[in-house]
Amino acid sequence: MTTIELVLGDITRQSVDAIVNAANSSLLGGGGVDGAIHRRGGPAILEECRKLRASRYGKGLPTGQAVATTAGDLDARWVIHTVGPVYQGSGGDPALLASCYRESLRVADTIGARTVAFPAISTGVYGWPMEDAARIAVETVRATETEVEEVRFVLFDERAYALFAAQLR
Ligand code: AR6
Repeated sequence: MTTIELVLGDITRQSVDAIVNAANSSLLGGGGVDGAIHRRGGPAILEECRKLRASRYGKGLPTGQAVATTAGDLDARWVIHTVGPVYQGSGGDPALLASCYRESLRVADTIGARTVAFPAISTGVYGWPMEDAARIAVETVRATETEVEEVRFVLFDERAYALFAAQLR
C-alpha cells in the first residue's frame, strides 16, 4: 500500500529517499523546482545530468519519461528527473502528465526508493492549471502499482495544498 501525504513547503527541504524534479528535456537546469534542486543539491547533480546527455539521452529526456541521478547535498539519495508537458498555448497532453508520475514511480522501484517527494509537475513555468494537475497526480499515483510506501506531494502555496487536499478527500 502506498500512502499519500501532503506537505506545504519547499521540496528541497524534504528528507526522503528520492526527490522528483520538474525538469526540462535538456536536464541542464532551469528555474522553479529545477533551479532550487540544483542550487541546494550542488554541482554533483548537474555533473551526472551532463553524463546522461553524453550517453543515453543525447537528444534530451523525452516528455513523460524519468531518470535518476544522485541527490548531491540534498537530504535524499536520489533525484528523479522527469519532464512534464507544456500546457501554455497547447493545452497539454494529460497522458504525458500522468506518465511523469507513473514513470517516476517505476524508476523509484528500480532504485529501491520507498519514500518519494513530488512537486506539482507542470504547474509552474509550464502553465498547467493546478486543479486539473492535482487530479491527474492523485489519480495516477493511486492507480500505479509500486513498492513505494510513501508518496509525498510537496506544495509550494496554500492554494495548491488545498486543491491537492480536495483530491484526497
Ligand atoms: N518546492 C516545491 N514546489 C515548488 C518549489 C519548491 N522549491 N519551487 C516551485 N515550486 P516549475 P514546471 C512549485 O516551474 O511547471 C523549470 O525552468 C511551483 O509553484 O518548477 O514543470 C524547468 O527547468 C509550481 O506549482 O515546473 C523547466 O524548464 C510547481 O512547483 C520548467 O521549469 C512546478 O513549477 C518546468 O516547469
